[in-house]
Amino acid sequence: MTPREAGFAMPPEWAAHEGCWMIWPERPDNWRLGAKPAQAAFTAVAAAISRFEPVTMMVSARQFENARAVLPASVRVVEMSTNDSWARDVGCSFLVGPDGALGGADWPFNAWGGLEGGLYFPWDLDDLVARKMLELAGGRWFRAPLVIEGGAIHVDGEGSALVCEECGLNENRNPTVTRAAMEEMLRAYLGVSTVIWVERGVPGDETNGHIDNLACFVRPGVVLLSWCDDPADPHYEVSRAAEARLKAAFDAKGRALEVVRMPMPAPMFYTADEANGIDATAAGMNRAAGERMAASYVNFYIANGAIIAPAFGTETDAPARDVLARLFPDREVVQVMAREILLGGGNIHCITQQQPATRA
Ligand code: KQY
Repeated sequence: MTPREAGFAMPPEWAAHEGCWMIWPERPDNWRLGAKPAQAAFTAVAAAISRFEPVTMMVSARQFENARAVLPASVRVVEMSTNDSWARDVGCSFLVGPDGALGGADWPFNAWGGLEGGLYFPWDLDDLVARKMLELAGGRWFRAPLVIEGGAIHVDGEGSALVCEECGLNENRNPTVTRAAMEEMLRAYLGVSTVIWVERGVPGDETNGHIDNLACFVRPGVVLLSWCDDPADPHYEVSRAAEARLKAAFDAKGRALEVVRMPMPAPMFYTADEANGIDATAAGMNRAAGERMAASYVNFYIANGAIIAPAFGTETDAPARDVLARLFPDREVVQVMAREILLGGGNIHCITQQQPATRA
């Protein structure tokens, strides 16, 4: 039975949360210097979120003592086997069903592209995380039939989902997938009726265009889009194409979407020190000095009463904060230095997963 058949749907991220789930970083071929700087950044994110809602950190047996010692006492630490640390993608997308029952969509995971362009092998431990989270949370498990990741979707809680074609229709996820089949799967497993597609994600995003790095709903009918005004930058065309698509779309309630532009940070690149601090690997994560990172201010987490947003230590941080404060007047905007998370290929939204508050 699909979630939709059982009466389940994914609430929007701004609905009340029971708490937030994260995964402790440790793999040295993605996180420099044995993941120590990344652990400090994840700790800062967990500490910021835990001011507003409970946080559970999933940690390997190897790192349990270290994580427990470093994290604030208010963060619950539980043992979990994983291949890396992207709770948005390998965690379940929590759903709410009849009488406030908790459920979750478990998306088959292939490390963002499997053996054809994926970032590492094996990914079997990651693929079990969603199911284990639902065991721990006491939610009903719904295993989806097609590969996708939680960072590849956003919902508005009123029947609409936002997805990038570059990712959702990529043969490296589902070799024979059609648009119709992916849309039907998203309707059935997110409980939405309308899927709104944009073409491409942020250039250089190693997930093949996750929507959570490009755009998000900030409330029904309003989408925030990472925006670039430099014609020499590849994101210039991408952001214009996405805006055109979004403005031409109608959501599940028949509304035309309002698009708010979020200026992107100036281009950011791996330094030689940063690239050299990562263990060499035969896997797909190639990090070289001078390589551009897919930096975006849209990759933030909506917590109860707060927005936990990335900052990069650049002059664009303050204007980004102002945009968020304007869009979310009832929430405190807390910026966390996120370059170390960006070095691993994602940002704050990618490393967090909200569990909605339920009545059950
Ligand atoms: O964008 C995300 N949701 C995750 C990024 C994963 C990057 C892996 N190196």
